Amino acid sequence: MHESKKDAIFAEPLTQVSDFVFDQRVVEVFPDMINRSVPGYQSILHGIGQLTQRFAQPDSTIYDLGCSLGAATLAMRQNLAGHAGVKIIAADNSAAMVERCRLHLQGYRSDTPAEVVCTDVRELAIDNASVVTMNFTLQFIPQDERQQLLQRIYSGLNPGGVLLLSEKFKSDNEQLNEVLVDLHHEFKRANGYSELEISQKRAAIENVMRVDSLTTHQQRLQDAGFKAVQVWFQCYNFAALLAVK
Ligand code: GEK
Repeated sequence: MHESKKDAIFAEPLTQVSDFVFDQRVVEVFPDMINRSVPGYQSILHGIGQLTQRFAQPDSTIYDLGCSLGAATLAMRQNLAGHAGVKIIAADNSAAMVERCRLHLQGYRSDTPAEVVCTDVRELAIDNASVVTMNFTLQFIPQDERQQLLQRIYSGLNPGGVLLLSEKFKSDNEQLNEVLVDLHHEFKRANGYSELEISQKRAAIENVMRVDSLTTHQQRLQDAGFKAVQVWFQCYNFAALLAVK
């Protein structure tokens, strides 16, 4: 996935910065974009693989909601050897992402069937699930619909099944939030993004990606019924949670 073109979408000054969309232009540079923008992205994928190996149940379905190009699907699929009867359903509502994801998955051999569906995750039936991954997707769902989606995921999980939820978050403490945001921007600068790119991307994403605090995420998961919730990864304002039914 590292072989993708360099992300320069916000490199030139724009007279007007439009809302960010997951279109063909983003698909072309997506692996580069996410690796240079999300601290710990590769470590999180690795952890998703490890957790899937532990929590996948025989004859169950594994979901990757908001799959983009299928990085989490691949991480999970590579850790399913010996798990009989498991299939993966990956979903994304960007047709451009889905098309490229299907091609990408074809490039890797596996005995675990993986189906990629173009749909809004809010419309997808979730059933007989042992692992549901949302790797940086919930943040794009309207905030007042997040509880309902988590509720549906919980209902579709088998007892002992897990939700692997990764999100950008904000700190409850305003001053410390600024520190985390700043450290993240330093991370982006160190990865070659200019001030202009950072600020234009920020303007493009602010209407489409709304972040909650970790306290809010944990409360929602508890309210949905999850009996145990644990942050298993954090770097600056990016975290990954494990929620067990
Ligand atoms: C990875 N998980 O590489 N329904 C379906 N898909 C959606 C929706 C929705 N309502 N809203 C947004 N998306 C991936 C990375 S990226 C994260 C996930 C990021 C999709 C959107 O089209 C995009 O592909 C993905 O969620 C978010 O492990 O770009 O920050």
